[in-house]
Amino acid sequence: MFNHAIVRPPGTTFTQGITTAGLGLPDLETARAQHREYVSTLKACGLSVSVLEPLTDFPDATFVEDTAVMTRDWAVVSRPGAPARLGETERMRPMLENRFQDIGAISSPGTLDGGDVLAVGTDYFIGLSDRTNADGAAQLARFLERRGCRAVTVSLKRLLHLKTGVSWLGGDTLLVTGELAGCEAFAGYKRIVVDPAEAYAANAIRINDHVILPEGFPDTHRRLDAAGYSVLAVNVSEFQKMDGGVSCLSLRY
Ligand code: CIR
Repeated sequence: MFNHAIVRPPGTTFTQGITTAGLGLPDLETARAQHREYVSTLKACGLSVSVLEPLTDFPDATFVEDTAVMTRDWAVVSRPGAPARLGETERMRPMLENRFQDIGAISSPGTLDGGDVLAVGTDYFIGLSDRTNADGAAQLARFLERRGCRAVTVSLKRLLHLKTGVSWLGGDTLLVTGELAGCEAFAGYKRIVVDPAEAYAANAIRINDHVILPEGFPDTHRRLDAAGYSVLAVNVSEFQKMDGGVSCLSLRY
């Protein structure tokens, strides 16, 4: 059950962020409109949403998920693996210090992007990626284990982040794609495998009674409908152009 979300609309430098998508430059006004729609969708799921100021000095700062890991009881300030994003955490920290008493932080030489951390109840899967190194993962694992949670690392080959390729749909069901579909770490779960042609739709978020899915992925949408999920599709095309998906745009607790 989530009650709150933190988001940050794209700033004027948004189109200068990091991308490998090869889908062309996003349109800033369209991105802003899509972000407003995304916030409305979070509210439709029952969340109160804190909207932070856009940051012009950090083009990727709209992808707030990468700056922290949190539950309602604690938060960990991350340490993003992309040098250009390192400073984003200091802009998130005051908000976290206002809300959480139990706060941890990843320190050098550790790096960790929140997009690499998938919570499945109290089980945490931590992707080892170009952004999250073993030291960062080990620091988070220690923090989690002291709070009664389990931490498991998953090595990524091609995916940007762990949650680019796997999402928790609630209960014991995961939505997975590509290199994660046959991953040993997820063997104990029911898996809905996304068609490679719709790989982007593997990044979805279960929020209370709904699953937020990117718009434009009819096969995945149909399969989630058929499995009984209440799917809310949002158009995030401009964020896809910058390698971001529906999870990256919010921190939820
Ligand atoms: C980046 O490369 O860092 C951003 N352009 C996209 C971050 C996406 N975040 C996420 O998947 N959690």
